[in-house]
Amino acid sequence: MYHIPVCPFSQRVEILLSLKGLSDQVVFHTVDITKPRPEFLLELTKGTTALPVIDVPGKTAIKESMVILQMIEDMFPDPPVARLDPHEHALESLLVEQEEAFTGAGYMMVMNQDAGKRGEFRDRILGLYRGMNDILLDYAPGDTYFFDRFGWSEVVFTPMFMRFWFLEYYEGFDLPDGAEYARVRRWREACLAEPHAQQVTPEQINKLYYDYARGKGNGALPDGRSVSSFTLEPDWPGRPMPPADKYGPGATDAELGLA
Ligand SMILES: N[C@@H](CCC(=O)N[C@@H](CS)C(=O)NCC(=O)O)C(=O)O
Repeated sequence: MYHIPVCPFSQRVEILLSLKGLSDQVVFHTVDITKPRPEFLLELTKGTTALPVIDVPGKTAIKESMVILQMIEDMFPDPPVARLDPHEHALESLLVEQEEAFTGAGYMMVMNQDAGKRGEFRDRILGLYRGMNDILLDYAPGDTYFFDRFGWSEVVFTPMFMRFWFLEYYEGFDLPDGAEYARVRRWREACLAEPHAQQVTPEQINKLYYDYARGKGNGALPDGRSVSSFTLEPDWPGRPMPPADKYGPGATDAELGLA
């Protein structure tokens, strides 16, 4: 599998492999998002740049994390992570359907550069959290997870809950207390604590996503900078924490430990 470090879509696959005891069956190749994609990779993805892509020996490579997840689930059905019963799988899919809007709202919120619009972004993501809370209340048989264990919808959402540590750090945003968020909060906390999903840390996310917080995604550079916060070198552990005030003056390469 070719992936960009700390990519949430790739973490989904890593979590599923770990739950199935298959982590050492897939070779992970790290791709530097700040450099143009090599030709062989563009051939695997048929010209698109988003990763992950999984090169299945002797077969056409597969991209799109949800499609990769389903392929792994079908190829290695034991232990099942998605529900086997079609109706139960439909129930968990109702929540999974919310993932794109949720992901989009969180990424737009961290990338927003207009302090006057913070309330709008906050309302939007809170509305989505309330919607997820309602789906859990209306459709989930489980009390904490969707069902009785960390399963399909948890694999899909957990990497996003972890990326949204950047909303806590750069936007001071977290789920408020309140009954309308109680069910989704319980679910999110269980997701974050899952032993098979500990591939990333808040420190790593907040260091790497600094440029997103300055409005630049996918390895693009904020003005005045020459090294992306997504660079592989120098590696994130040796770098200082970036300034949390994303609306203030931007940090330099040197201040970020990138120079
Ligand atoms: N829908 C895709 C999204 C993948 C995606 O956006 N990956 C990001 C890294 S987290 C990426 O490759 N960005 C670089 C690019 O799009 O060129 C999936 O689920 O796999």
